[in-house]
Amino acid sequence: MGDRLASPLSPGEAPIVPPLPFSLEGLSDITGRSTCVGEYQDFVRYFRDRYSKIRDILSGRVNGRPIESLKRGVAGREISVIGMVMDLRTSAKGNRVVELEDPTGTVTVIFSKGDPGTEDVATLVPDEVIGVTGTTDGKGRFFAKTFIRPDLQARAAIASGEGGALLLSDVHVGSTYFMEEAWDRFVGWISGEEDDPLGIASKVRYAVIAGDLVDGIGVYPGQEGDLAIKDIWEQYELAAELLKGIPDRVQIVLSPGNHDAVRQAEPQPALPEFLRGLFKSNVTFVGNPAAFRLGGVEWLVYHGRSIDDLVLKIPGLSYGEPEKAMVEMLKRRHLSPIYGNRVSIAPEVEDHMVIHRQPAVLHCGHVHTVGMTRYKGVTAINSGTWQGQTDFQKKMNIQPTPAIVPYLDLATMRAKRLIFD
Ligand code: D5M
Ligand code: FE
Ligand code: ZN
Repeated sequence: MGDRLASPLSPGEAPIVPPLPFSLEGLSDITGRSTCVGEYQDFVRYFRDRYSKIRDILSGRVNGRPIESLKRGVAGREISVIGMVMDLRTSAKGNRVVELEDPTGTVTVIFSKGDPGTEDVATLVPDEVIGVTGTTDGKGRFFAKTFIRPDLQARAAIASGEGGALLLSDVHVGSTYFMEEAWDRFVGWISGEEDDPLGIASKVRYAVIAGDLVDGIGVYPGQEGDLAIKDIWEQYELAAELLKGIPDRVQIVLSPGNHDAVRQAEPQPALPEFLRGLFKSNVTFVGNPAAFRLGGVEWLVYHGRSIDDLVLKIPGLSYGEPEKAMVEMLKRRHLSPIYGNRVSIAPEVEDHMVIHRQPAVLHCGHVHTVGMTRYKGVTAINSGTWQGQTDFQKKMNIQPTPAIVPYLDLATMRAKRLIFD
């Protein structure tokens, strides 16, 4: 603690985005660009990059001064700082006390209990970057009046493109809980073999999969007992087979999750070459997270592992409403704001989890519940699962909503739930 931002570093080399096939234009993706080794300096550089990217967003809205300068003759005057939350606690009097750090130093920020302008303070999480306005005593304490987040700016118009997209995730092929019959109904429908009263199937041009295509092996202790297919290659063989049921005219974008055969640490690269050969040529492989342009609009796809941490730390969030956790990501301009809990983040040269561009669509999965909302012009959708409730989820009281596919009309940005259960 307290030294994540401290030591100066030389800037990393600018990475090059490799071209992606089909009509998908890659905007940001770790695939083939990972450089980190995981040494101490890597972490410092990672946090500095997170800080500076988010500070750049905030500095247009608040005139932050270096924390180090608070020692010099500013006592009593109203000033602002931009810092990363290093520590959060509640004092004996019920005030919220936040250690805030920037590359020049740290300061203890006190949010007085009951102060208007600081109500949202209960939602602060470790490692997010905020701007705080208040007064200092010149001795390292700062009394906050208000704070702001790098939040998205409201958009005048909703971005629109063309074609229809299906949002999928957490298929968990190979799991004994995978709902193959429901999947077959879905494939029958998209292939035009079933009733389609709304005429949606023929409009589908894209299918985006936000991770956990297969159940994988060795993902959690005792997983063998939950596996119908115990070989990872065979899981992907079947998964590729199942995706072949989706007609060729549909472009499929595949992003990995924590059950897929790539490194666990985020950002995760796209599936390795030796597995890609199993899939038909209408499948494009991207990393996790991945930003790209598809169907005329910008997408940000992230499996959503950080939702586990957000639900734990932010009052009012739950697994039943994953879209609310996704809004918290947007407000913080970060896909995984809390460092070092369930999500392991690789300290890349750049923080790939920062939401630097405002997407039209934020698509997550992981929590196995469908949720949709619109926030400041962004359509945020969690695409649920094809895995029935596992014993583990029963014990944890997690109620999945399987075999529901969100359909998004990219021309109108209206979403519907298609139910195949
Ligand atoms: O995650 C599916 C869901 O199950 C997601 O809501 C998280 C929850 N889950 C999975 N593993 C754990 C552990 N170990 N603790 C708590 N919650 C968990 P998936 O990535 O598909 O396994
Ligand atoms: Fe999953
Ligand atoms: Zn997952």
